This record gives sequence, structure tokens and C-alpha cells, in this order.
Amino acid sequence: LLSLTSLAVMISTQAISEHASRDSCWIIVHGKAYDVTEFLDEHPGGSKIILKYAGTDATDAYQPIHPPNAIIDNLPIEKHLGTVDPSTVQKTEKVVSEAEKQRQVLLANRPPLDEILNLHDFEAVAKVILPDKAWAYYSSASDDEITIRENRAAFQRVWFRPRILRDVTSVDWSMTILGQKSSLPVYISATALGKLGHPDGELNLTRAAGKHGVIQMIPTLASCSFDEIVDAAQPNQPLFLQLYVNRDRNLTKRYVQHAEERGVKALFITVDAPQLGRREKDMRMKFIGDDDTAAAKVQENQSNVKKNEGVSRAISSFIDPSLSWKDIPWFRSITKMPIILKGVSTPEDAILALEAGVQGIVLSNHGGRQLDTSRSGLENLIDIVAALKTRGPWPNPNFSVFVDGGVRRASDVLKALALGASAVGIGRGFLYAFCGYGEEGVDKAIKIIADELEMNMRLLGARNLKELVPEMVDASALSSHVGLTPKDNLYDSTYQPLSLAAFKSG
Ligand code: PPY
Repeated sequence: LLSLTSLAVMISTQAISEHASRDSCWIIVHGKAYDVTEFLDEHPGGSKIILKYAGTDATDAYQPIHPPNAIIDNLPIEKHLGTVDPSTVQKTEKVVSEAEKQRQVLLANRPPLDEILNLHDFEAVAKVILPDKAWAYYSSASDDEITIRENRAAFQRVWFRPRILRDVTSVDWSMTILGQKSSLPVYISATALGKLGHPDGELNLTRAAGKHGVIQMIPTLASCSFDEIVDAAQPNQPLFLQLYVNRDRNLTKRYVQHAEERGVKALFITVDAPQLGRREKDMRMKFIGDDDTAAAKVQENQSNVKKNEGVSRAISSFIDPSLSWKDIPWFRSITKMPIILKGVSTPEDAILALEAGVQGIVLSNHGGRQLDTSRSGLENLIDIVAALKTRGPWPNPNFSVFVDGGVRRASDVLKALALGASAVGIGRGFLYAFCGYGEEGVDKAIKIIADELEMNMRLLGARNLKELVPEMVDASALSSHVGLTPKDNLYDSTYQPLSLAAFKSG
């Protein structure tokens, strides 16, 4: 009733503008006015960014970062003040900054999609056309960014041992992932805040994935709401869900059970991020221009937000660092979905996961964004497969082993599969595809991977995924972290080196 009343109330922009301070702070989002005074210090992105818009319309800053309903769901109903009276809204020309104008020109002049030949091309385009803060957030990794680069280098320490004369007229990579049909041995891994890169955000992935029979893992921290993403899927399009476990387990339970009711097919619990790593490219952006940094995103019911640690890290405060093996039975009790632990690095933990009765693990270092100088998922695969082989049938139909991190080519995928991976996750590769080209970019990225897969399977002499055996790769150099590998020119030219502290200008 209260909400009906507040919706019926019309408020003038003049009245809102009178509440432009820390003591009384009203803002407009999507044509509705909200009193956020008491929320200021709870905002995971800090109070400063809200105060910047105190008494005015915050929609443009809010929109790329928050799912549409975040403010409605998080703010008590009595703080929903009403609808902004349209007759009081001044039609002002939007001021477009010089940088934004330049960016629009670059976007208009980006290479035509048919000149995009590989996933590195998408990354190179994204680097140029994204706003600096979006690029910094997406591309950043932790500390010295050793691991993000090692993720690529590791694939280059594995060499093929192709077989010949096998009649490779037709090759077939049909397969399932966790019982779901997938047109590629690849799934789209979760990456946060998709609307920083493109107005349609994660829906670009959902639509292209639906068209091609590829499986998307929905991120907890998507810019689009969970339901928007599921609504954009085709009937029976399989979707997985990535989960950050909230300190408030009731919220997590509701979220997981809602996902299951809406047909999500597997739950990937992120276990490598009890706290967010230091991503210094992202952190440095805070000192350039305004503080409306990429990672400011409302999550439900945070507590103990540390105010002075930078926004990315403050945001992660809703994630429960107390998560432990003891919680697994609880997850088992709230859902029938297969449970996968995302972010496993050692045989010790792989065995614990098997014993805990989960349905799989992702050998991942979170795209190099968490513990720097962690080994690559590909390298860990060797020891982990060896350990799992001592504990039962291999491959184990009830326990999947996925790998992600640094995958840009179908040859990378084939190396991981040959070494025992059930399938491979690609996060940034697809994210960069939609930054420059929306849904069509993702569509093209999927086709590129399929094309490369067909050719590489032929050249390798594997007519189907069963024929892709460990003998087809030489991984003897994988655990050697010294020595030369050929220079990865494309990757190296898009990889942006870290910068050091800048002197003030003038
Ligand atoms: C990441 O940036 O690596 C994430 O996993 C998303 C995220 C963003 C902000 C807070 C916590 C997690």
C-alpha cells in the first residue's frame, strides 16, 4: 500500500534539489526520487559518489553499474519518495566530454566485423573504444599481473603431437557440459559489470549463446538483473550461475533457489575471492578524474564496509570470507543443481571437493585477478588429474574438471581437453567481443572458435573429442617456469603494461 502511495506522489525537481547534502540527500534514478541519506554510509561504492549527485538525477552514473532493481530492492519502501514530476524536469542538452566525443569517433571507425579474425582482435578494439575506467576494470589483474600473463604463456609451453592419415573429412566436437548439450567444448564464464562495456551488457552474451547453443554462466555481479538475463534466453537454453556467497545466507538461499526455479542448470560457487585482489590499474583510475569507479555496485545487505580501501575492495564486503568446507552440506541441502567449486588450484583441494560430494571444480585463478603468482589452471590440471585418477574412474562421469584463464584460441581449448579438462571457460574473450560489437561480436567470436576448432582437430588428427588424448600434447615444459617461449605478438600488443605513479602535470 505504501509503495502504491509513494508511486502516486509527484515530486518536483526543485523540491529534490533542496536535499543536496549529507544531512538530507535525495537522488533521482529512472524518473523516481529516493531518500538515500541513511544509505550513504552503507553504499558499497562509498558515499562520495552518491553525494556527487545529491539533489539531482543520478541515472547516468547508476545505470551501467547496477541492475535496474537494485535501488528499489535495497532501499526501505519509506525511502521511495515518488515519481519526479516530468513538467519540472529541465530539458538540458547533455554535455558530452571531449574524451567521450573522441571515443564515439573511434567506435564509429572500429574495424568492420568481417575483418576481425581472432579473439585478440576484439581485445585490441575494446582497448581503444572503451572508456578508460571500463578498460581498467576489465583488463586489470592483481599486483604485478604476473599470473594473468602466465595464463597465456602456459598454453605456449604445451606443444602438439599431431597424428596423420586418419581421414579427417569430418570432425565432430559434439559434447555435453554437466549433462547439458553444448555446441562447443567451451562455456562463457562469468565477468562482472557488463554494461560498462556495452549498453546491453550481459544480454549480448545470452542472445548469442542462445543462437549457437553455447552455455553462459550468469555472474552474481551482472549489470543486468538475473531475471532480465533469464528472460532473454531461448526456451530451454541452458544457463549456469556463478555465485558469490553473501554474508547473509538467507539472501544467498533465496538467490540460489530462485535461480533453480527459473531453470538454471548448475551452480558455480566462487571460492577464490574471500577478498578481492588488488587490481592496481583499476585502483589508479580512482586518482584520475572522478571517483565513480567501475566497480561501484550495489549488493544486498552489506555490513562492515571498510571505507578507506578503495571502491573495488569495499564492494566485495558483501562476500563472506568465512566460507568453508563446512558450508558445502548446507549448499547441498538448499539446491538440487550440480555444485561446482570455481577457483581450485591444488590436488589437495580437488580431493577435498571430490570427498565433499560436489559435482566438479574449475581450475581457475580468477583471470589473474586474485592471488598473483598463482600457477595457471592449465598447469594445475596435470597434478589434479593425476590425483583424481588415484581416487576412482577417470574420466569420472560424476566429477567434472573445468579450466579457465587466458584462453584465446581453439588450440588452447584442445590442449586443456587433451590433458583431461571436461570443458574450458572463456570470460574476457567474449566480454571484449561485445564491447565493440554487441551481440554480433559474440556471435562472431563463437564462430571463430568453431572454425579454429574444426581446423585444429583436423590437423591434430582427432575426429572427435574422445580421440583427443594426452599423447597428442607434450606438456613436459609446462611446469618449467624458466626458458624462452616464442613471443606472443598479438597478445603482447594488446596487453597494456602497468604504469607507475604519475607526477602531477604542470
Ligand atoms: C572481479 O572483478 O574479478 C569479480 O569477480 C567481480 C567483483 C567485482 C567487485 C567486487 C567483487 C567482485
